[in-house]
Amino acid sequence: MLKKLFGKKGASTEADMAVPSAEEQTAVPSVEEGEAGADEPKLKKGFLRGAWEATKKLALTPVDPWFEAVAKGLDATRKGLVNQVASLFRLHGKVDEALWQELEDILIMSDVGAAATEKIIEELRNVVKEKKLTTAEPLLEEMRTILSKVLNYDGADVPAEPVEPLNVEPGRLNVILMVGVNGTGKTTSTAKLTHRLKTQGHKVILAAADTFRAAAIDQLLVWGNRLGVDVIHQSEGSDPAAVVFDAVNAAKARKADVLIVDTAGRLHSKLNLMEELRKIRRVLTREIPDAPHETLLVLDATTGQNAVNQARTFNDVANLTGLVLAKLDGTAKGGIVVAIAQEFQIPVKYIGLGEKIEDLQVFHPKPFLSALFGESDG
Ligand SMILES: Nc1nc2c(ncn2[C@@H]2O[C@H](COP(=O)(O)OP(=O)(O)OP(=O)(O)O)[C@@H](O)[C@H]2O)c(=O)[nH]1
Ligand SMILES: [Mg+2]
Repeated sequence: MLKKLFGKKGASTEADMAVPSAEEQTAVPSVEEGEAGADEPKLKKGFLRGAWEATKKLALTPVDPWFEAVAKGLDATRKGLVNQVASLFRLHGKVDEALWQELEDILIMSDVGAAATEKIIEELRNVVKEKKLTTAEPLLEEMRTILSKVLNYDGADVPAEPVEPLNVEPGRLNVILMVGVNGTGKTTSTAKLTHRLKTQGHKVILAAADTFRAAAIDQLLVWGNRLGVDVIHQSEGSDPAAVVFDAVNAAKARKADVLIVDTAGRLHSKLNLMEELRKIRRVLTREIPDAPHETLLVLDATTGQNAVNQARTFNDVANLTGLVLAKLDGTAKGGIVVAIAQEFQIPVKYIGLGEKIEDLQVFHPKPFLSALFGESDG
């Protein structure tokens, strides 16, 4: 259950959502000990009373770590995208062509993408007509509903704990293939995913199938060492498909539950890269007929529309089963999630929200939107 962190619905600006600062909190008078009902200071209405109530509420509210992590990671996007839209709707007042133009600019600048932007504006225009709205303020809540639809949210309850959105089944060796162009976050996401799966009790083995650079193999070995998992590797320049063949056999012999294959993002040409991925897939399928069980494309959220183009290219050759949108914490343009959902049927399964091992979160539209709009439905 998501708990209220940022106040009531519609309270979407920084000022509206303000929780007392540390200074303000220390300004709350201390409780006199020994008195009956001592935990209630004698405050009448006004700012101090409000600050006390807010502090008390915050202290009593169990913080949902999943929501909190997503909210923290999406802070820049919330400020960059949603707060701008909220201000526009509040300050612009009437609904006119200038409003739509400005909204379009904000959405495009936040990487929501042309198709999703067009859809959002078209639906908002319909709402204005149907509900005969004359002011723009109610449109923020309407936009949230439209985004929910674009993100394919069917209204189902959010599980208390994030459920791993992976085709990982007990009693077999599950293979996850990580793909993507160089620098998007494949190796880091591989390590983060290993950490998640290991915490859930799975035995994980890694395959260093990025043999293009010695440093890439070393990077995975360091992660393997830190995480306490085996890394199957060969030397720089060796055949990645041969590494994968070895890794499948090692994983079977060591009775692993999950094998995660980290691949190269850069080769001498793009054609080589795609050919190499095909070859890796062929080896996997020969060894385990239904493998890979997941092929996750890692995208760098800060690269905007390039990420959309990469998804298109990889989807043609790699039979993607899901997307990992890394580095969402490093951008105010988290609108890319919306652009991708509008354009592809491939689900965003995880979002990367930082460089630390815990900074990979299961993507779920509801906490995502709640975090983005600075509110929760809990
Ligand atoms: N802020 C932030 N940085 C990230 C995230 N994911 C990865 N990074 C950083 O992005 C950089 C590249 O990550 P890698 O995991 O090495 O990327 P890669 O796709 O394996 O790169 P190649 O092996 O060169 O193709 C590293 O400095 C990571 O720490 C994230 O979610 N947030
Ligand atoms: Mg790498």
